[in-house]
Amino acid sequence: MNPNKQTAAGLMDLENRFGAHNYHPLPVVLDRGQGVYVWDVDGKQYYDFLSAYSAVNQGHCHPEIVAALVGQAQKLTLTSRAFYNSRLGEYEEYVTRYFGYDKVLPMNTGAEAVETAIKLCRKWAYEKKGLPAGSAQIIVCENNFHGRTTTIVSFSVDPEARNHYGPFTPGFIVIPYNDAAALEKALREHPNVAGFLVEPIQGEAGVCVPGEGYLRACYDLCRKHGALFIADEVQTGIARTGQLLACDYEGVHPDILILGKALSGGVCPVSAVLSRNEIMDVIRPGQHGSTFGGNPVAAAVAVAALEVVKKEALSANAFRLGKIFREEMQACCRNSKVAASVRGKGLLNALIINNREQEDLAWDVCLQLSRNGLLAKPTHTNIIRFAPPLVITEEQLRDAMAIIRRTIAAFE
Ligand code: IF1
Repeated sequence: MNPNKQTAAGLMDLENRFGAHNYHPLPVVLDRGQGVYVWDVDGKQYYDFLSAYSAVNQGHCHPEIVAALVGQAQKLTLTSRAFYNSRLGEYEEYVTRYFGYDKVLPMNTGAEAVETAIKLCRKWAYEKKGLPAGSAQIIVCENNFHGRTTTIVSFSVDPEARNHYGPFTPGFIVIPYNDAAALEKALREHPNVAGFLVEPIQGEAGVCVPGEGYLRACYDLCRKHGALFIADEVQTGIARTGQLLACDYEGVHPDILILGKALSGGVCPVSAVLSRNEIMDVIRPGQHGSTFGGNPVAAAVAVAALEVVKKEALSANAFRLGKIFREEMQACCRNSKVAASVRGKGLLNALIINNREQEDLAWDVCLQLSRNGLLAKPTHTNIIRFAPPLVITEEQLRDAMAIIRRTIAAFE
């Protein structure tokens, strides 16, 4: 045994030597989590303000979700969909009623669910809308992030996500985000549009909140032109933005809804595509699937995770505490050369760092935040996302904001 293995440095060294270098993590090695807190291998405690990119909305190791996991894991873990299992049906009924859809197609990761939505939309367009074979187009937005598969990166505009992964999947039209007129123009100019795929708030782009009425206008335009409105709520969904879905703010009920991440409370990969019968029923036996999708552990975990969201009123908590967070951080920005502005909805927020004098200042701020006991990750060099578990209390939030203020003050 390598004695080094136990130390943080040793563990980071292992990941660096034996793992692909597709990430650049902050130098903390986490070992344990409970609620809004995580602890590193040396026992240091942190507020988790990333929440595994909004997957642990219900807090780390939520006892009820973990109990569902353990209980089901001891009974039956996987059957494949070659057979029925005793948990899937009840989950399917639960999740469809919860979000107001006829049917669900269970998958595992967010990217798989996006792929599923794309296939479903195209197939619907050929079989119900009557588009000529191979002609279907899907409209997407600039600066989108929908996952990492070859088809999904085919319509990314981020060179880092895309370069040297071609040849790419055709059939996508990219328009500016937060621009309903651009959508109207594209729908008019292209007769073979099957659907419009959109993030209600762009996460990876830096928590870009579109103007009020944008989603509603896009939904209405899609209806008018017979295109499906497909919402990727993998990151924004499940109470994160202060409503169950970010689309709820505008009373929009997507034709196809994509969920992932917090659908399991971060306990195991669970994603879902929801739709009405007229759309979902175009996929027939043998035409799509997944070995793990809809497994009994995922089904049990997802029901428990969604119950926690309701029982603990996480949407209302995110709504209320999100307002406090932005107010306090705005005040902090007014007296700061480092913190420029704050934006977001609910508990999905971003602090914009003024990096004119030092390009990677946001990284240094995050390093210092971690030393001061709060974990967050920079994106696009000058943006820090703040997305704590939604079980955070006002007292914990105020304590965390004090850490953020104190950290930023040291950079002034
Ligand atoms: C990574 C960001 C968050 C997503 C939306 C689908 C997926 C995601 C709207 C795919 C995934 C992730 C994945 C993670 C980083 C991350 C992210 F920084 F890119 F923007 F959350 F903030 N749709 N988002 O945000 O879901 O297949 O990963 O389960 O490193 O790729 P997945």
